[in-house]
Amino acid sequence: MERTFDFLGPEVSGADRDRVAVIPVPVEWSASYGRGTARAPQAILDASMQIEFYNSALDLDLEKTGIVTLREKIAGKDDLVSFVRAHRDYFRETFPCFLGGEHSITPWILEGLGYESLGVVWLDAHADMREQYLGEKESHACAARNSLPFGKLVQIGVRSYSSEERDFLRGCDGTRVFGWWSEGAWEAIRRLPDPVYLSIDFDAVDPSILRAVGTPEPGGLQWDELMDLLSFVFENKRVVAMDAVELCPKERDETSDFIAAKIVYEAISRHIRKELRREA
Ligand SMILES: [Mn+2]
Repeated sequence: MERTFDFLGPEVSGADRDRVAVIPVPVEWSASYGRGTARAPQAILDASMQIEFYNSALDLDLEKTGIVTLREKIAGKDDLVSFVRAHRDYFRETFPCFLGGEHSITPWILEGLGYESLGVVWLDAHADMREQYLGEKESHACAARNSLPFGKLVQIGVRSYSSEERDFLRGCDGTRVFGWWSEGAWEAIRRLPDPVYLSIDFDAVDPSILRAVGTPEPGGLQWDELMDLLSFVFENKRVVAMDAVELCPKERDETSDFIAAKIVYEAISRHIRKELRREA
């Protein structure tokens, strides 16, 4: 495994310990429409170099806060589960942020992390609750369903699903699904057990903000809503790990790569702000 400082740059290294580990997971094998998400982790890392170390929205300086990038060859489920499992203790001390790749990686990460039970906040345009998709049970379209064994879910931004998924959701008490960031969603997040895992599918965000995703859907989260949501989750729950998946970098749309990097940065900033406050 290689340790680098490819998220934001070497200036964010230098703490006495790793506070955040960014882990590229360029896994792509079941994408159904727009392809190219395997290139997303590198595109996000490249774009992150353009972001200020000082987060002016939070009045937080990320210089020397201990953000490291861990590069490991991860080709699929077995690699990912065993990598996460092998570093389980480290990931209890250091906040891991996995950059997909396909959404399929989320249940694999949850398996590797091995928490007895957790809450999962799942931002997504799609329910991802299919039993199988194109004959494949590990598809990105089944990722939320495959995460149910690991904890209770709250899904936000969901605005597209099949009638099969609707029927399944009606009888499923493992998740609560919201189309919008609303009072009901706050309450559902409050009721989730701790610790919490945060999964961000970039298609949860409105395509007017970020359009380079495999399966874009209109009517998604606006920027301010997403920032408010992230603040709410990190303030009210003990978030211990996250992923950000399904960016599909397109030529002539570097804006999407930058916005994706900025979303990751805003989430990581909220984690670091909380840690620094606790240490003070
Ligand atoms: Mn998804």
